[in-house]
Amino acid sequence: MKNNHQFLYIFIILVVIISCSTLKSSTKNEQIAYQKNSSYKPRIINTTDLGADPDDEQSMVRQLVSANEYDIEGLIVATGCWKKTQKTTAMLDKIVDTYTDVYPNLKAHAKGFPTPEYLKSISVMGQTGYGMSDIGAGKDSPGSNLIIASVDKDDPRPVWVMGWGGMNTIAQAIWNVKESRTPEELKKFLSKLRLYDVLGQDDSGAWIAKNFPEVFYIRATGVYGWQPTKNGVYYQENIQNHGPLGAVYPDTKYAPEGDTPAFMHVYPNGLNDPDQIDQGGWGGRFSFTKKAAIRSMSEVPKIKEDGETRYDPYYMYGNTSEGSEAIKKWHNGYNNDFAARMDWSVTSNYKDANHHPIAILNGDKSRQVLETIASVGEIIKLNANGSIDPDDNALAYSWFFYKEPSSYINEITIENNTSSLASFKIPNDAVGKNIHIILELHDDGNPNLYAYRRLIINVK
Ligand SMILES: [Ca+2]
Ligand SMILES: [Ca+2]
Repeated sequence: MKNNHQFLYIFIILVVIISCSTLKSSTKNEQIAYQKNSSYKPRIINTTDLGADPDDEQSMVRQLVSANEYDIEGLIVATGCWKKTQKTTAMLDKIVDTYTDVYPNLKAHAKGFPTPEYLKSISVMGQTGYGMSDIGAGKDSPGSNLIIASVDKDDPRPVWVMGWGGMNTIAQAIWNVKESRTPEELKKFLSKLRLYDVLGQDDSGAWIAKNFPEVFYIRATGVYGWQPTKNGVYYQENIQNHGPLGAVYPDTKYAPEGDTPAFMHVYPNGLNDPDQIDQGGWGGRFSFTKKAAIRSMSEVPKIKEDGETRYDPYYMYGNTSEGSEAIKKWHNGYNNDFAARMDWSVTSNYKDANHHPIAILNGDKSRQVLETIASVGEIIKLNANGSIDPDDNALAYSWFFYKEPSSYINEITIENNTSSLASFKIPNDAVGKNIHIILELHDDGNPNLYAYRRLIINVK
């Protein structure tokens, strides 16, 4: 009898374990199914303090020539510590109107560019006042309503909301949902949000992190240092002299494009899964250990001394120790990408510009990060055969061990690391560790364009 009870007990535990793992893997499989689709696009909304530092105009130009890579669901003009009030979307409208002029050229080079009419329909005002002083009853804005409607869509993909200025339009959206819905509905709403805050530019980010600690919240501080020389040759010869969009790319006043890492983090170039923030990519690398007191820019406490400290302690994801070096590592890739896209904007002749190669990893044609399990001493074969270039350019291959995100800390030597077929042996001291291998390939077009893939090997 006693034995029967023990069996029953073990049986129940097994059933519980199996059902939990099935649940977990079905959510994961759902995500993978979307990412496997090579046309997978991240959903993004950005809130910008256009009119403060001219670098928001710069970032907007880059975002629009990259617009085929994303489902842009909102362009929201809002405030921040450098622009405490906003009245109109006029500056945004001017750049979107310019996009109208180059749209026929852009769409000759890649599928998926949104129509100018669509972009105008999602260009709205967010909060018109500063920080927490503009949050609460009666403060809903077209921007906060747009964020709610976007998250509510029947779409399994998360919504990335980028703060190029303050975060109070998203804070108002969260405030509204908390006031008007059940705790379960609020939880569901929050679970679909991915917030990427550039530097912290008002006191509402701290309010969000304090009151909704489950929210996925990155505050990026390593956003300078990856850019080419301010007002230098790169910008003059590749960007600003390139047609109508180049003409609305202003000279740099402080530093170029401080807000650009927000959307570069989710750029689907094969390098990283943006939900896995410690993998590292064009938008930087972040730690999954949330940090307390990642403070906003020094202007924020000047506006209200205890603006953020009154929410202590609050916790956010922050940059790893590499800071902006984690971005700069890929400088040829992102600089040439922007330059080629500006070329697209000035010609409708496909042959007059370069286009990105497609990297195929071990037969997989998607842009997703691949994972595998291996044993110590095993030879891992790395195969980029089948990788192609739409312009029939020649391809150059590079395979390397990306040490920073890997838990394995010693060196890895890859044989034939500049060939399409490479290999390496799992070292004896790698038990229980993971190894991130990057395939970086580029074409010989002008400028050279890059494509990436990542293989993560989990060593048994
Ligand atoms: Ca900004
Ligand atoms: Ca090419």
